[in-house]
Amino acid sequence: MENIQNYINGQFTNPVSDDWIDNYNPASGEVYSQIPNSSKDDVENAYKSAKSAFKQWSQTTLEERSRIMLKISELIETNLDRLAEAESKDNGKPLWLAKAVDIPRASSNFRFFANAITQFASESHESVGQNAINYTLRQPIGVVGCISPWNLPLYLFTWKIAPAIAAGNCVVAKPSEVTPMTAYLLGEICNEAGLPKGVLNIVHGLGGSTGQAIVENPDIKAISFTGGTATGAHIARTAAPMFKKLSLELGGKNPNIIFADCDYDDMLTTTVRSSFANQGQICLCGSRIFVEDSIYEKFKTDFVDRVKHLKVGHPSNADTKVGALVSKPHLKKVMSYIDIAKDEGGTILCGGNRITIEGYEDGYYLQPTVIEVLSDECRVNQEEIFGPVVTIMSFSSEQEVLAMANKVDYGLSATLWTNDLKRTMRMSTQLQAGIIWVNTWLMRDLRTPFGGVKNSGVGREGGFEALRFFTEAKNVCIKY
Ligand code: TXE
Repeated sequence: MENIQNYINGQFTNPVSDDWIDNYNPASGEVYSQIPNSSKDDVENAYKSAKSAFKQWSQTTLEERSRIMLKISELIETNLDRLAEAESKDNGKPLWLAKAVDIPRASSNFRFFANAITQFASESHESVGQNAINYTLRQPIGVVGCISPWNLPLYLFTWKIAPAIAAGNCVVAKPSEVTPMTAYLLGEICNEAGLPKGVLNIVHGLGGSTGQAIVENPDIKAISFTGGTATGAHIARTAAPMFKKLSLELGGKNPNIIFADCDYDDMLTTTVRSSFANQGQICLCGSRIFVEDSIYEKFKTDFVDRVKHLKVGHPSNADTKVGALVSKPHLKKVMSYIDIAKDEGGTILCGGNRITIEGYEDGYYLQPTVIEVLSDECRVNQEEIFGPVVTIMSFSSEQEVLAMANKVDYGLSATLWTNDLKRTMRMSTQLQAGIIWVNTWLMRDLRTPFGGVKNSGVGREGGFEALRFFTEAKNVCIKY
């Protein structure tokens, strides 16, 4: 059993209450480690540690902060294999994916913000005719909370922590209780890199208790959260009376809009990826596919054929394209939508069933599933399923597809496949989403703003947006 511990003040500690939670390997359905179910006392200890480190860290030169962060980035790379294995075992994602995407990106997050902080400039305004100059100080907030989900564990954990500490804050962070392992290993890396004690504190445990204690702590003045929309709303309600700064990156139900004039082969290959990458458990996956009617039948045949050939298998196999879903409750939730689709008159074009892998009979495997739906208003087309399940339907005009694409509560991303520049410009301005990809998907430049509109969240991460979130702007006006 590989037990993990909290990381507080640079030390690994057991939870005060000695209360532990089982952690499952989704590929086998077996318990393989235990994690602390941290209480308010553990969060308080983490907070105190962060608070006592703040004065020194906030006054550490940018060069020194940057040097330590670059070291963390380098050590993540050095530990690529170990971290990728832990990520894959915890989450069920293919090992090759963790090696190619999750862990390299965690390293990039530290490298990017180590450099970005040295370029983060503030404004000055001369009050002409009044002999005065205004300038803006960008000061760290103090102790901030970072709460992350299970779908891209180290990737999203570090996407929050890196800008927070680059900006001079100290952090109390909680990874998902379902995927705690890489966050645990990050503590070791931070110690080795020489991150001063208390700058980063990691507490493990359930959302409703450990996460809630972070949000309820009145002295943790900002919360950066990625997770489900219902949890985001709950956090916002808890935090509002304390006037905390919030960045909420929530769910998505993203349209993938395919016009007949697109580069077909490129579109088809990318659409398979945007539908099923990471078992469809990425908030940016294009889970609603709309296809122009003149190519609908061809697309349907070609797409279903490709999907049927996606290899579902154990995450450690090199040829596995779709691994295990993250947990048993999540598998149950995703499968319930397949029943809902049937009740709503949808046609299951392929998939729809749980798969048993020899030797791993209790693993959480599901066939990639394509559902042809009758209406864009059905539940499977409106609610976030967050698994290897996509819907397809046809459209006949730009106006029709725009209306369907926007008629959901979410607004995270949208993908558009067309070679018509004017249409691209028209639709990009009208689609209700924080991120639009045209003829590509999930191409990320870390300098760009990331976030959603409507129920997909509040605030933007990425580049200087993240550094703005993790700092308070203070205007200084000097009369001369
Ligand atoms: O997420 P939660 P869950 C969506 C997806 C999924 C659904 C629920 O549709 O099926 O959300 O997933 C912590 N105070 N996304 O239940 O609960 C929790 O411990 C403070 C989309 O796993 O939102 C974890 O660390 N924290 C998504 C984190 O919040 C709380 C990624 C996310 O868990 C808390 C994941 C509380 N009261 C799921 N309750 C995306 N946007 O990418 C829970 N947490």
